[in-house]
Amino acid sequence: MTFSVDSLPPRAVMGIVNVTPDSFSDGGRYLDVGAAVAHGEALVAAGAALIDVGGESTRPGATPIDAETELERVLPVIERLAAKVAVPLSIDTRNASVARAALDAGATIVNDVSAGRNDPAMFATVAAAQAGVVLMHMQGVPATMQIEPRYDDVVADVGSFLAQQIAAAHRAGIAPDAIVADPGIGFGKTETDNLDLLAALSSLVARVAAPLMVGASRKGFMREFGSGVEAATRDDATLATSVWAFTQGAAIVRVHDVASSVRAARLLDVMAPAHAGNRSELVAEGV
Ligand code: PMM
Repeated sequence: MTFSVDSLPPRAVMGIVNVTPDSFSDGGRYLDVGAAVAHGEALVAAGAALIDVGGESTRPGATPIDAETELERVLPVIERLAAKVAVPLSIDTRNASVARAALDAGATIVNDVSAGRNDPAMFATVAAAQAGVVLMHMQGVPATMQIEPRYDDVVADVGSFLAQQIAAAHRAGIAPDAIVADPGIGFGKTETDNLDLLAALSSLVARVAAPLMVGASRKGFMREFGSGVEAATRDDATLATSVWAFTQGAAIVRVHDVASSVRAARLLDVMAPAHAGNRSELVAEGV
């Protein structure tokens, strides 16, 4: 089945289903297939336009798992969710074999936090399935990425990287309307880097020839803005990042608490309808 970003609402919310024991904010909660599927259905009922299913935690310091374990976690969830929900499913993986199996099972998007660099077969796998792809920026690998991340100019570096990987995906035969780019908040970045990237989102939207997705949900850079120490207490702060991302021209936000971002997106749609769906025109007009 093919995927086109044009099929999404202009401000789309992606809900997260982590089938992992160790994700930073919800690790262990949805390891059971039934719980993961029920959670996915609840996120769709709350208005998610996409569901992202992941079996490998990419939190800082996480050690990679083998593809077999990853598949055992995600495949039954994707199979069952595909039969139950009408929204596109994405598979959060860096492995082409996992992507292939998930696409066969009903996913239509591959969310690759390595932007195709971890597995040389990834782009060909996505192209052959006429699937969508999310290309995310990450400096280093999850196991070590938070040890002294360094940039000359984080916004310029991330922008160039995304432009380069989008061009590589095109060359591999992935359709232009099937590509989403993501600055990779929290992936090999200091708190200042994350804030700089969010502050400069509109310039990234202008620089990068693909709709932008932002995944700031519950991440550590806003720990001071939670109501407690747990990551799940950062949903109010996350909502602020969703509103900010949409008003700066991002097309998709990837969040744990879907309902609040969906309500905000629908309000923005009626409050600022001219901003919806014509990001490149807005950029051209200098809005
Ligand atoms: N963040 C996480 C995992 N996958 N994928 C994309 N495209 N962007 C992100 O920001 C991103 C991601 C880590 O967060 P989680 O543990 O809540 O899934």
